[in-house]
Amino acid sequence: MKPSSTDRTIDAANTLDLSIELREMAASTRTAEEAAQACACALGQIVKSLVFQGAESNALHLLLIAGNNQADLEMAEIKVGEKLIRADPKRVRKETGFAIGGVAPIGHLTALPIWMDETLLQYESVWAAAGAPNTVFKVSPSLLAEKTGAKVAQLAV
Ligand code: 5CA
Repeated sequence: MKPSSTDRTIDAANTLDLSIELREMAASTRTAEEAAQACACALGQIVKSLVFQGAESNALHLLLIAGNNQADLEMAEIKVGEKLIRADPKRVRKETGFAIGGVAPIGHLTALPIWMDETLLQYESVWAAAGAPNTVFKVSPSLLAEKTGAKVAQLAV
């Protein structure tokens, strides 16, 4: 049975008119490496949904980073305009409605600004978490950016 957080992801895709292909995997997709294995795709095609907190504003920001990259915080801080710290997992769960390991790039309980690693755009399709540690969806990265209003930037090293 699909968890409700995955249903919320599907509902959000419908609302955004974003075409996705959802997969419920037998194996874990909790980490980018596991997701790449389960999806039989390149690590760079996995979308990591990393939630940071502005050190001054306290506001949450979602960074979508390719699975083979690390978020470059210095670069991200210049774009966002303030220092960023890792968001507390409890706060991530409360405000996005998703637990770490299944945070989807859409369907958050509270809207938050989204930034996308430009390297994801080299692929026709990428895979992102769909709300649970074993659900993922395939999507066009350019459509994902367009429909979520994500700002595409160099955010990773
Ligand atoms: N389902 C997979 C692939 S789509 C996934 O969600 N990957 S992820 O990278 O977006 O989520 C796992 C990430 O959560 C890790 O890369 C790590 O950066 C972050 N994370 C792990 N533990 C914590 C923690 N305690 N606090 C904040 N972030 C964490």
